[in-house]
Amino acid sequence: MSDQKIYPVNPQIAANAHIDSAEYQRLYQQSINEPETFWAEQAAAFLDWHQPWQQVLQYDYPKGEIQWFLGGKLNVTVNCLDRHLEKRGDQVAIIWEGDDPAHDRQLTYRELHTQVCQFANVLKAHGVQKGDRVCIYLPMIAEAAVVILACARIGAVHSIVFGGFSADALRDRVIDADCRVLICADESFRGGKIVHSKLNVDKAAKQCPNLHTVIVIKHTGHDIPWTTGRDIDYREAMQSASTDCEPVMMDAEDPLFILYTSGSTGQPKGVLHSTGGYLLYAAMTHKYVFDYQEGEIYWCTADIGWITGHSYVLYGPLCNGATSLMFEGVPTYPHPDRFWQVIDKHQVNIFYTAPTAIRALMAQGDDFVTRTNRSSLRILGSVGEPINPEAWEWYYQVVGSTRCPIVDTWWQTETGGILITPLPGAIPLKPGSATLPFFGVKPAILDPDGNILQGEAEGVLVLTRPWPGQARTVYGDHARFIDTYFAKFPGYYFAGDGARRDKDGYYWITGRIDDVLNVCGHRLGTAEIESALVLHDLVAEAAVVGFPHPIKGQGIYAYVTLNVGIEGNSSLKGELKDLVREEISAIALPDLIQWAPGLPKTRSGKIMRRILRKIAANEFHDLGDTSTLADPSVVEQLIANRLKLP
Ligand code: 6R9
Repeated sequence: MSDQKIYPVNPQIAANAHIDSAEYQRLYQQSINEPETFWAEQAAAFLDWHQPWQQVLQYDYPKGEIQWFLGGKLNVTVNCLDRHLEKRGDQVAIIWEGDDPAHDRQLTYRELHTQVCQFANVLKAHGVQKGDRVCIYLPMIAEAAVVILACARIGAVHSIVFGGFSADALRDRVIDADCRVLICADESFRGGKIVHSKLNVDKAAKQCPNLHTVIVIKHTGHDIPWTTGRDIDYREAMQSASTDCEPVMMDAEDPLFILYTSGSTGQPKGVLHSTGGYLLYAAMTHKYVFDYQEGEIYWCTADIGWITGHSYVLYGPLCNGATSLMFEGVPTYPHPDRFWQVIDKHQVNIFYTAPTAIRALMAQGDDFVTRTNRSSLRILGSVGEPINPEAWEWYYQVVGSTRCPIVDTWWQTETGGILITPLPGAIPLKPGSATLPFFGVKPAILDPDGNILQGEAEGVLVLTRPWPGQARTVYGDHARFIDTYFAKFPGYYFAGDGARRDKDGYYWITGRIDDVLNVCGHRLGTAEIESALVLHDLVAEAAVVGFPHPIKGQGIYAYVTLNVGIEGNSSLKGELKDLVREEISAIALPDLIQWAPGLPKTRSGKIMRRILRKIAANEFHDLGDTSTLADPSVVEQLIANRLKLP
């Protein structure tokens, strides 16, 4: 491993950074030794409270109970909007850059505030009250910020469903959270192509009996089917809505949103985040991890349908009064220099993206980068999956011209914000390592039996105590919350990732140790994809594993057993892909589908995925113990017919 390579802290960055090395040490020690004092100070510094809390923290990990700032009251939009109006009402809050480079738009804090109040009134007029769940199925358009914050203004719990999910995936999420109001666009643009959002909503809505209102933001303006009585035109509704809307004061522990994410078993779970702790953690990490300075232009490329979009496109930056850029398009449209063009156009200072995008752009060659200027850039960030040192070096050398520290940020939907990361003015970098824990975060590495390993070690990554941004439950299924995160290693939060700690105490995330795939930085459960495949009448059984993919990080390898007497062919593969597209999304399409007359199973019938993973990764010389297999000959057969990327 290349953990010897160290990039010292850039002295120019350190000189003006919020946090330098000494300050990191001091604050980290305080956050661990006196957590309640530390978090009380931060909560007072970062947020405006309507009513102070009585107790900083109360928790019981084995019961999955976590509460922060008990008794405190606040409203998220007061913190993200109202309190900024006096000082920065005319500052741009959101820069929107369309899929088409000719389309862009800016919203000041004052404009955003006005529109949020208006839309909050629209929601109220359609019966939405505090605690109600509202589904948001939107592309990356500026109005998304308006509707998300409008929910928070009145205490409605938003559930954002990524705009790339299918009608069926949308239906499942609407039903699980019992959303009665949904907000969507007519259509959107992605890489010059049209995405038919409203058609998906119409299809999903047929099976959502409680969904009574669909508010449609006309973005492309093309003709779309309309259901009178159910569908509401966003702009018409906004026109007649009052611009006054009192914020509803929320308990710190009241839910702010639900976000579905994939686990190793079953259907996606609705991870629920709180109001006070989540907002504090998003704001604080945004300021310190990106060293956000007054007046800077900050761009996180994540979609609002993922946690990164929640915490680092909207809540963190807006709470800090930042200017946040929202991008509708893709990195390669109209040309593979689009990211760098946008950086020059809007003079972006801080840029946060995913390794899969970096690898894809690296493959296009340096010219697309070097023909742009990028001198506004100061800090670069990475999130979503481990960044391989080659991609890290390219990002550092070519994109950042060796001037910009890279913050490789490890975290999850469930953690609400960044947990392990460099701070740009404080922590020397090692390409491929997420480095050290953020304030208040205490990681540990366990052996498989749950013993804490000291010093240099590799094993299971856990967190030994709560932080304010941690998820509070799985919506409607607290038992699943306990079971997934707190049961396996009692007393700890189990992240599902493996990690190594080197001699300097730096953490190297080694990837998921459960059946969760990370494809282009998107989390997918193998179980979900398998369920989609077995829906086909001719499929008897399916097993899905990940395999190393040069651009996507992980690719999807599906082993499919057909019914007796059925021959596999390419048109059947096409039908299986269609099923996955319909059930989940195009992001879940298998890269390789191998017809498997049999799957390696234990005598008790458990599929041995370890073996399937090795075959898919082309590592079949070392299959480990196969003696427990019911029929070892299936392995030979699978190896003989294994597939590779073209
Ligand atoms: C924020 C986000 C979480 C999973 C996580 C891990 C992987 C994220 C990473 C990383 C290595 C990083 N992951 N960031 N692995 N280095 N910097 O991505 O949330 O979609 O819930 O995915 O992503 O495996 O467990 P989410």
